[in-house]
Amino acid sequence: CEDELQERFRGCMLGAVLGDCLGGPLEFKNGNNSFPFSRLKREFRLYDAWEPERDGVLEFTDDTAMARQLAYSLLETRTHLDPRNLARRFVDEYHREQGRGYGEAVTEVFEKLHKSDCRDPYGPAKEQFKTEGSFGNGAAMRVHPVAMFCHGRSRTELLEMADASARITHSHQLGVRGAQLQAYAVSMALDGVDSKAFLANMLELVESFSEDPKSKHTYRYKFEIMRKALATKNDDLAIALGNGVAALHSVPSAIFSFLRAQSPIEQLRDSSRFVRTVQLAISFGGDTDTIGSMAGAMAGAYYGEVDVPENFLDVCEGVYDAIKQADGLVKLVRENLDSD
Ligand code: F2R
Ligand code: MG
Ligand code: MG
Ligand code: MG
Repeated sequence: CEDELQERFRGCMLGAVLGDCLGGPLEFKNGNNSFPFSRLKREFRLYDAWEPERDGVLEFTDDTAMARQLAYSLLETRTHLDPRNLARRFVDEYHREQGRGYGEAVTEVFEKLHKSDCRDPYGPAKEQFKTEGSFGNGAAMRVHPVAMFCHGRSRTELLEMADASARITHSHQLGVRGAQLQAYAVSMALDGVDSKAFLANMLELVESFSEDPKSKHTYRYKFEIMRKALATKNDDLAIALGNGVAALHSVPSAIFSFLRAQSPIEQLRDSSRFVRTVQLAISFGGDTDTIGSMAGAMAGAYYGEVDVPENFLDVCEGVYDAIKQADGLVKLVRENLDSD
């Protein structure tokens, strides 16, 4: 494709939606256990012969519902992130379609924001879990539009905007850091950073969490496991890296899936690079839609739309909106960079 940026932005938005829709039906369907690759291959074979008239569509869940509102918010405000605009959009989206599978506690934030007309968009999130804040992965799962919006800007700007988008629902540092790590990972995937530099940069970011020792030590531990597993081509990391709804137990798993699937995986040899990333992410089990979506955003950004098989476009809900949003963000980013 002539327009590499459009390829990558479309791949990113599509990858996130597809990971969510394909992982959705399996979320916690095997308890907290992982899935064998054979199960994933069987599941994915169904999609080859999919007929929407007969089979319907796989619906997207809260992951996509929130990510698209983040993208719409940035497309509306154009030069910055407006937390009140974003909070209103999350609340309206939730009230339109409450059955998208939201986290159990985050809905309290929406109700409080609604009652207060989002006057303090960060207030209700601070009250969660006896003021500890949520460490769920809900801020990380929706953050990829921030990485696209910040394309060509500094890492500091990217991390600040990821933080500002996260705190509307998640004020626990582990939840916020998870969103920053995911934003940085997507941003590097959009830049086509190779796996060695990617991992080194991620580790450097974790080391910079110095005023936040818990995040630094716990995320560093995950990246150490990841580095060893990548060196030995070990794929079975659900127990060591986690597969739960906490950011700490899902963001590193998605990053690992993206990096590991850059090399061939014998049992997934028939799949494209994009597809094997999503298959590996879903094979973690547990929070499959979210790990699938976060890994899908990175893989789509890295390989581009060209690596996303066309048959999935008929299988999954929301793909055409995702393409339109990606195109809008490409245009916006170009305009903003030109006016700087
Ligand atoms: N909600 C789901 N899936 C259903 C969960 C299945 C269930 N566990 C099962 O076993 O069947 N999916 C969606 O939720 C995740 C994103 O959640 P988000 O937006 O972070 O929500 P929330 O409610 O803030 O946090 C999620 C849960 O994490 C635990 N938690 C968070 N912070 C905590 C804290 N400080 N102390 C104790 N627990 C904390 C709570 O259990 C929260 O409810 C995605 O998977 C999305 O797909
Ligand atoms: Mg979900
Ligand atoms: Mg960049
Ligand atoms: Mg989930």
